[in-house]
Amino acid sequence: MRRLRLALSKGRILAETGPLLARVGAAPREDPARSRRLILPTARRDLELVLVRAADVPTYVAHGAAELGVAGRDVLAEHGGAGLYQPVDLGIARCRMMVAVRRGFDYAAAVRQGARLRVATKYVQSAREHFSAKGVHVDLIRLYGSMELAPLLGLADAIVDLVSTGRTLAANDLVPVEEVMPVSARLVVNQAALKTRRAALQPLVEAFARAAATS
Ligand code: PRT
Ligand code: MG
Repeated sequence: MRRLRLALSKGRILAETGPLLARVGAAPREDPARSRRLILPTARRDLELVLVRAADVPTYVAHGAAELGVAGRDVLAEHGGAGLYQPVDLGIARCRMMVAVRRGFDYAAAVRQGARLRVATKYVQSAREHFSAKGVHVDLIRLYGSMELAPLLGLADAIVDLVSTGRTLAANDLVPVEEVMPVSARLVVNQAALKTRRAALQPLVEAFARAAATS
């Protein structure tokens, strides 16, 4: 049988998963930040890493092209999670998904008045659920990045974006007004693979859970 594959994205997910990989004995055998290879062997002969875009991790794992993956709750919420187990909250790449508006915009009044709010975001599913649970009518405008620009240019009244230090919002004259959800990265597993390759996968999932708990 082929090696197990773990899909993850370069950048902060890979950086913060690195120590966990080392703890489960699966440190990459070449430096992923420097290598141009997209499939990397690890110190474990039964596991290789597959480097994909953050938003593509659930897709690779749900289709079984990788048995395992590491993805943020934000990304999983947009994907929907069908075909995936999410057995371990790794507690890494933490941030908060927030509603933010231009400084001076009276968000509470806008919500109270019940007028339609124009909301720009990359996280349309999460935003839709959030505002619908509050009974706020919104027009969602889908963007792929640089959401901070939308209120400044009059494209939207509000944005839904990830906030960590808050510096990006502040630098663009925006203020967070409401939390949509706390975000951290999860270990995800293909549901079918957990049955067909349980003997190999279960101990690995448990090792990640222990590594995350002791970090
Ligand atoms: O960059 P790329 O287009 O390839 O994909 P990506 O942006 O989804 O990947 P990456 O590596 O930037 O983020 C991967 C995951 O990290 C996300 O899916 C989140 O689960 C998690 N994460 C944690 C974050 C942040 N913190 C974060 N602060 N992802 C993005 N940000 C961005 C945020 O969107 C905003 O632009 O950082 C900016 C805000 O940071 P502060 O510190 O100024 O508040
Ligand atoms: Mg990014």
